[in-house]
Amino acid sequence: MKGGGHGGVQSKDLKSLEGKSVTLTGWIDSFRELGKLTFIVMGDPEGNYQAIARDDMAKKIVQVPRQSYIKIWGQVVRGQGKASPFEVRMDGFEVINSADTVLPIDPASKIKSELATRVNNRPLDLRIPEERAVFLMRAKAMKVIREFLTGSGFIEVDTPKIIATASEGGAELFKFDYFGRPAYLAQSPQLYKEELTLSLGKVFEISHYFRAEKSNTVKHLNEFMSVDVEAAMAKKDDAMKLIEGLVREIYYRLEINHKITKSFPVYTYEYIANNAGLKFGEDLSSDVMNDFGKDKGYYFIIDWPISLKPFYTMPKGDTLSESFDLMYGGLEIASGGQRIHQYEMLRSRLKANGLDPENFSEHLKAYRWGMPPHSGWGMGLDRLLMVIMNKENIREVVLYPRDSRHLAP
Ligand code: AMO
Repeated sequence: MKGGGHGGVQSKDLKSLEGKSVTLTGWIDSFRELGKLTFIVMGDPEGNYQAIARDDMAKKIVQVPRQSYIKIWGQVVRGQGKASPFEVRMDGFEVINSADTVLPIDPASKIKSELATRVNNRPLDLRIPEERAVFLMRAKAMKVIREFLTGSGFIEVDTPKIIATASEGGAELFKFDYFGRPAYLAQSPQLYKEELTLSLGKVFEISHYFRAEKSNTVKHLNEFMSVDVEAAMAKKDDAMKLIEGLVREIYYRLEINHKITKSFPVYTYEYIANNAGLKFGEDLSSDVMNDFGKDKGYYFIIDWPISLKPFYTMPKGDTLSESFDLMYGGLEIASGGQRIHQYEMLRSRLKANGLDPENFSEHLKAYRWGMPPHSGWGMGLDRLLMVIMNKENIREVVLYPRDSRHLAP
């Protein structure tokens, strides 16, 4: 598409246009009047820059409500100071669309509005350069993930989000009426991605999933994004190597400065449970993990009791499983491992988990058609971004977060 996206010359182009006459569109962030001059901080998707109006124009432009969308024209000149290396000495301007004079948040203010207010007014919130940067980073991370996985031989798939049975067998399902039949919103692509290894070998999917958990925490959403992979003939260790490689690649390509250790340490479930005085089989609560993970970066937890993992998890001996969680401090970023590929074993694990194999017959039939052994993982993208961008609340990195209290905007 030609033009569009605030088209034409943008703030980032100014340095190559010194001395030239240009026309730009963008929004007014703030004004500063100084004698006959008005200095205007202008914004566009690429950043902020300064424009200077003089005499009559200086008086006229301060009448325009801030955040209005305007067109300006003038000459590019070298500016003063680092903040504004190139400026536009204005010859004229035109208001394209005026903003209200009273705004719910002030993007130019040094004082941050509350997160809830910002989220409720997200389009305006994103006129704050730092907030916009979060989502430019998010877009870049998704691009890196796609490139990395595609480059590693994975095929991108997209599986349905309207489903008839629970993929994780849990209770956290949103149920709705589907032409008179009950249906659910997908909580994970688990069963589909496993089935697809039968023919496609290595698959990945980046999508939204839905979980009806009521807990309102800084790390849970009812609609979140997960990066899922599944690979035929891969073992748990291969899956762990892949996710570690991906996380490193994201840090490298996004030029994240905070350190990540040489190789992610690996702890067993039993080590952590013993440390916390838990009995074998007890789950590692948030409190236990916050305690254990304090001051730790990325690390894996392996050898989970099979009783704590979903029915599709490959057992290891009588009580353990071929599974792992990837953690950052006390926060779970991903979980995965090797899966069961044998029909009978899968049926018996379903029963052991109190689930009726009949409800999974559509899924189980694929296990009679030469299912290869396979491993994979699911990584919470929002949680990873939270860590990367040093945010305390998952809602900071999600455009329009959904939790049990918020359905709008
Ligand atoms: P799990 O249930 O651990 O595993 O989910 C995978 C990852 O998704 C993220 N996540 C969430 N993020 C935000 N809000 C939520 N409510 C939420 N729930 C989960 C977490 C978590 O580690 N099928 C398996 C994955 C696999 O084995 O391949 C699964 O869904 O970061």
